[in-house]
Amino acid sequence: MIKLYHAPRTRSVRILQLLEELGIEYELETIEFNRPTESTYAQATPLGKLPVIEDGDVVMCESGAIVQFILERYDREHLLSPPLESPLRGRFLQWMSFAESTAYPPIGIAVWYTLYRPDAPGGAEVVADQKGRAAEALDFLEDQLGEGPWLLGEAFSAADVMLGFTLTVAQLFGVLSERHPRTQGYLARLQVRPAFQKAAAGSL
Ligand SMILES: N[C@@H](CCC(=O)N[C@@H](CS)C(=O)NCC(=O)O)C(=O)O
Repeated sequence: MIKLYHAPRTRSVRILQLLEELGIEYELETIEFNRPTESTYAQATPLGKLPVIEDGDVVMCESGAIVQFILERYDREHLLSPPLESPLRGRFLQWMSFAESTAYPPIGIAVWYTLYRPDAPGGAEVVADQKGRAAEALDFLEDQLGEGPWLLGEAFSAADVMLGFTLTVAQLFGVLSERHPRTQGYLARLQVRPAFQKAAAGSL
């Protein structure tokens, strides 16, 4: 059985939502998040980061890789990802990466300076600059979101799960705004899903 190391308000919410969406049995170890002000890789998990899963001999971190691993091992019917030969496969992979590799980094830098280095010289300028870059990534998403309801159209997928955490943080830090009305509507749809609500448990 998969064991998930989870802390509220972290990327482990993605994994918890995915497990809930797929109806997979899992063991949950909820831990306190250690503020990474002095050192990173210092979380109380086997790899020092969040999220981490254990599944038999497999121990891994990196939320996007964990999502893909769970899909490959447990979603053989492709309920939450288009099959390899599907014309939607490329778009699916694009949004999976966009969530963590393009949209999140500038948000993460703004969060870092805001929460952990509030007195850093030039910090306010960095936060403003990175929020601007993040908002431009969301402009791209806003343009690309079709009529929806989801990234791939009618089919909800794990790419939506990946983006849910990113957009929730973007909303909390004022990056997602009226400038992105379609994206706001998309996030609202995501946030009322029972699996999201259970994963976030009122904490995001
Ligand atoms: N790219 C990684 C980022 C992992 C990450 O930085 N997680 C945060 C929590 S959301 C963490 O563990 N922070 C504490 C640290 O950096 O030591 C992923 O997608 O899992």
